Amino acid sequence: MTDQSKIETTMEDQMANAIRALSMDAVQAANSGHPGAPMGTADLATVLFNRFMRIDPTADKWADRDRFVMSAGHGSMLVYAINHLLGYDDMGMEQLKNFRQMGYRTAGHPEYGHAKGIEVTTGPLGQGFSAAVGMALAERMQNARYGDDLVDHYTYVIAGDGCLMEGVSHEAIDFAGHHGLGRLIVMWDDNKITIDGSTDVSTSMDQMKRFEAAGWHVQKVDGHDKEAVAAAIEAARNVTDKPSMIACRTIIGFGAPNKQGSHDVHGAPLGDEEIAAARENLDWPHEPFTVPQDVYDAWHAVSTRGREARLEWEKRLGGHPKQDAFETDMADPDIRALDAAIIAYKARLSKDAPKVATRKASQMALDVVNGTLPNTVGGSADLTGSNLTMTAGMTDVTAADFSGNYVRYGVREHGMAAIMNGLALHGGFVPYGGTFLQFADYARGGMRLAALMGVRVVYVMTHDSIGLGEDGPTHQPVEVLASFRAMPNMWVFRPADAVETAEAWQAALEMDATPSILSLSRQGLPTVRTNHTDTNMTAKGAYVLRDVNGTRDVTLIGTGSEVEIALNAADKLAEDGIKAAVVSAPCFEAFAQQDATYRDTVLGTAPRVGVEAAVQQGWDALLGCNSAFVGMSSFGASAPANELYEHFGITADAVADAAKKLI
Ligand SMILES: Cc1ncc(C[n+]2csc(CCOP(=O)(O)OP(=O)(O)O)c2C)c(N)n1
Ligand SMILES: [Mg+2]
Repeated sequence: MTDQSKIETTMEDQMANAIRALSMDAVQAANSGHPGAPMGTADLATVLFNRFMRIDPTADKWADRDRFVMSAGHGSMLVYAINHLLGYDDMGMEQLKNFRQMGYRTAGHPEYGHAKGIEVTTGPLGQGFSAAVGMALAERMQNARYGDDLVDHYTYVIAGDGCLMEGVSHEAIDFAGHHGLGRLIVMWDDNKITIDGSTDVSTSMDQMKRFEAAGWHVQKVDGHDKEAVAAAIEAARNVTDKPSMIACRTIIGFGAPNKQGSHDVHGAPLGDEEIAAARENLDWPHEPFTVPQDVYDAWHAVSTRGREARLEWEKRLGGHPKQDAFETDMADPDIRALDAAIIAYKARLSKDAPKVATRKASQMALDVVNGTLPNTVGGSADLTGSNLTMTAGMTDVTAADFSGNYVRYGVREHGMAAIMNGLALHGGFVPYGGTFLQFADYARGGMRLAALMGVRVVYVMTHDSIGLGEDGPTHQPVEVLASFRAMPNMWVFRPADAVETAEAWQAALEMDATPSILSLSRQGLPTVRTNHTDTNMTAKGAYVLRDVNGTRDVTLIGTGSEVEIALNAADKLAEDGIKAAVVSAPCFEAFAQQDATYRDTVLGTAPRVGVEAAVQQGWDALLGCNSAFVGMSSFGASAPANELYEHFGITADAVADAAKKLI
């Protein structure tokens, strides 16, 4: 130890030690956090930033910047320390001193939008890695559209043992290898430690072989040998047709003489004594939260280099023949153009009144959307013909040709959700992707992060109830709608017909900070909105679809495929002289945002019956006290759809009977 401390450190060593010191000090001050990962990966990150990264802290959203993703999000102090050292104006030392405290940007795990230079929220292991695959895909897709002059950047990732153990990494690795994402470089923090101790207790995976089998370029280095790390990154950059993984053998908590290499440094403060010993060991004699000016200067040089690169790039953009198109892609979609196109399309629908499944209606709406917005990117997790996510003129994105706009995500729902996050976060694209609604559960980890980050992604979730029929209960969602309605900032649209489906697309695309689920039927549904209005009624969340003359006796509220049932029930009640209004409620979240007067007018004061082929949970806000619910309280079954509706008692008769009992 003493010998080591006598070795003269280079400036690059000191740059890395600044990360280590700030990390251990911040974790100590917070009395919680994870010093091990930032201390262990400080050398990797320093070499990466000092010699390769092109970012400009004064223009954090510069379109052609390199992306850096700390997928091992518990190592957040690595990101905060680096961003502080680089001179981001929102990452002053007080942020580091108040790591993990209320009101500061330095959250326990890096959160997108909290501070500049955080490209994606990480913490749920594997998500950052997988989102980075989406970013690297977006880079290649934009490059195919705009060329090297405008789009020429790398996506760098630091991923831990945990990220690589998570199942989603399999999906992302396979996808990235297949698509030959040559601008993706992953550094694996191969420290052989996770929370439970040595990785020997839980894995014997040969990660090099795993990545290689998926078509990656792989290398192995000593993660504390800066020249070796630099050479590996250089080699990885030169491999243009494959993503690269560099297995970096590191020591967790590097520098803490008595604790490094052990799981004790993973997620607990080192303690004052060990921190003092680490200062000695690293030859870092400075006070806590103090960085010498020459070390700052060295880090600021990275920023200056990035700024110069950005200014050069801006010169290339100015007057570039594709400047306007590029800037349009990077900006928000032109919603006014979309509004006009959807309104015209809705008018046609109300007149033609087609009877189509809402999944088909979604494809028809997408024809309009994709014809209007230049930068939508479609896709499906191997259910293109069922989700109906592809429209005329779309072409596949492939390793040989990234100019297409349709992604074959393969049977990888979770990977698809995370990759779509990366596509959206990169900028320049509005991604949507499909699967069966039931398999949203497989994608949930990525979807939850989309909601938390506030990114515009649309999930085209078809086969949304027992109405899918014979495939049976494994495929029939019952609790899925309720579970996603419970998720903050995730909007669930369940349109009743082709008109509402068009409106749902319009509403979903107009929200720039909220992901949406479109819950769509497999079975054909009649057009219930035969009176055209320009107003997006679906965006109101719920509205009176059929009113009564005079006073309501009862209000029937349905969503999606069950709106037809509510209308039929109202007809039956009318035969008995009972006046039933019918409310269509395609989006609970949107309705909750309407003012009280509107909500009261829609819901009325009469008793209410809700009908949805799903569980009741989440309906309380619409139903109130004097109410009934007709829906599911068990898993479904395998049979033709109409028999299932009879069997589970989701019928017009059942709704009418429930109404009669209330009045
Ligand atoms: C999806 C998910 N599962 C579990 C956790 C809890 N967790 C945080 S770090 C960690 C161990 C990670 O090990 P590794 O990636 O090797 O990080 P290191 O200990 O080397 O810093 C676990 C299980 C998490 N953050 N995300
Ligand atoms: Mg580890």
